[in-house]
Amino acid sequence: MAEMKGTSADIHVEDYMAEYESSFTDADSMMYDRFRKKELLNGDWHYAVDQYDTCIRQHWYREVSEIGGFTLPVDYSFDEWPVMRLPASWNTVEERYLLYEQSMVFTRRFRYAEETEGEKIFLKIGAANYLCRVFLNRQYVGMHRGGSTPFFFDITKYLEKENRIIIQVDASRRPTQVPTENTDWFNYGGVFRDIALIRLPGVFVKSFRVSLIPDGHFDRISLGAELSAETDMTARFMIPELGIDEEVEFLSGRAETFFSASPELWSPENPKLYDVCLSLDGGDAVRDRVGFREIRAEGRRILLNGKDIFLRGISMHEDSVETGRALTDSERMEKISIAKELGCNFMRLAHYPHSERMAELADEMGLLLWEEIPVYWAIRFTNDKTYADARNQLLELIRRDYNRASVIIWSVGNENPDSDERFRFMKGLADTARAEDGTRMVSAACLVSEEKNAIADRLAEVLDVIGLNEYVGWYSPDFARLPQLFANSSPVKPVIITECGADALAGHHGTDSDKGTEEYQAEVYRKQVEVISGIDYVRGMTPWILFDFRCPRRTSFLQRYYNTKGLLSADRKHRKLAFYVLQEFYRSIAGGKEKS
Ligand code: GCB
Repeated sequence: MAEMKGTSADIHVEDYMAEYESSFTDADSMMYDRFRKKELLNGDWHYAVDQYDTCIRQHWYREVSEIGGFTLPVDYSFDEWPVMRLPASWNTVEERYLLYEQSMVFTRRFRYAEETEGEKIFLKIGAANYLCRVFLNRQYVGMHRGGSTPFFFDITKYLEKENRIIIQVDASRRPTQVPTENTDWFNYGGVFRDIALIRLPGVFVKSFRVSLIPDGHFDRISLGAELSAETDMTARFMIPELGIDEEVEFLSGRAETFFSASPELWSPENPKLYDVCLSLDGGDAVRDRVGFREIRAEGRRILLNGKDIFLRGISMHEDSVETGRALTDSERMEKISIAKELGCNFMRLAHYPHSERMAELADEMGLLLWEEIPVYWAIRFTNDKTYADARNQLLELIRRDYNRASVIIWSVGNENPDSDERFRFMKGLADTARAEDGTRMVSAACLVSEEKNAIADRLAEVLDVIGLNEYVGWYSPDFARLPQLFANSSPVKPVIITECGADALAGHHGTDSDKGTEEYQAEVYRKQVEVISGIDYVRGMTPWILFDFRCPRRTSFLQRYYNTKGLLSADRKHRKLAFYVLQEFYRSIAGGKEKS
């Protein structure tokens, strides 16, 4: 049977995933790619539903169809499979895939012709949920773990003139993954962000970090950059509008330096961006549009550019009735515009990394962001592989969005019960975020201690800002507990109410005490803002949530498989009464509370 490897003999190997672990890509293989020319492989791909992982068990990618003149039976026919347009969340492509959560295999052909001698070709996949394995021209390239962050492969050595690429995506929920198998959102499968080829010279700029030095002076801009090779080189760094045009020395592939400048500071009211550019002598060049701002916590306050700010926020999922997580830019812009209409200067992107386009648009449109990794609920805190996965997702997120002025907080998780193992796990993540990025705050959305009715999560020790989820008026009935909760607490850091709210089916009405109606939800918001606005250490809020989102756990007749805590219906056509309650509150404090 040995010579038949590659076909049906493999059905007896039960540890079939192990061999694919040999090659995987992570945050260390990331590269700076914004504004780089991309040859997109988006579009029509042939696909098959592969419920039993037969593709990777049987090594379909080897395309063995004949041995010694004998034609073997094969269980695929790549070019006759039906077609799906990628990127997509397959659940929204066809009704029959709505609840499908295992593997799909995608394949297409493309041509390649070398343009410059010695060029390198990288494949970027913007996000694929959750395990993703890539094959090119009968060879296994590698895999990635984690459903929401981008990943890259150097595919130069696999390329031919005519290429067949196969991408296997496994969306199975598993207890040791990040997130774990139980979440309060929909597990969309698919390759739901761009698939692109990036052509680069032999030596290229791998990382490019530009930011204001957060020392309270607003007059120095730091540049950190890394090359793909440990060589010495000179480059030119330019911010034309600030008159910066300087030579930069790379030593062993690294440059760390700063420049004096007094940029106009970025803020939601004045989202000023500057063109920045780094070009290697006679070689690669990268550019970005960067805002310069300083964010920090001081005592129990949050300071943006040295001034006290109250974060008038709202939480949001990456979710669309029509496209799942494969949102279009116009949907993103619409959502940011609705948040601005609500009076927001801040948005919490829950509970996993949303597309980098969100941060790019928030930079342009003037909105502060909280970004989060899916260390959600009962993650397996004692599992080292789970930790490595969470840490890698955090690094991929930070490296992706480092240059975005809009992003002010890295959140290392949401509602994780206080235990020693959890503390170790999440402290490790907070330390990682700080070591990687000294220009932002670190937070997490913590639970209220029910016993003490107080903010008592030990994780607060390692955070810059304490996020607090409290559902007084919804999961906990007695509104008197809310002022008590704040009176019982004396945090030494600023607090953001990262969640509060209530379900309401859009268009369903009743009295102020009828749960599930717009009136009840509006009443919860009224009472929440009344209490929260009087607490001096609460320096922001992101109620749950801007619009309803798909949620398999929500089966009641008022929910219909949606979490209905949105201020708008899932299709964004209907604004619920609570929208106007929060809008009125935000309007009343805009320009007031955030001034020092
Ligand atoms: C929470 C979770 C969020 C849920 C929300 C709810 O505390 O953080 O993911 O969707 O409550 O609606 O219960």
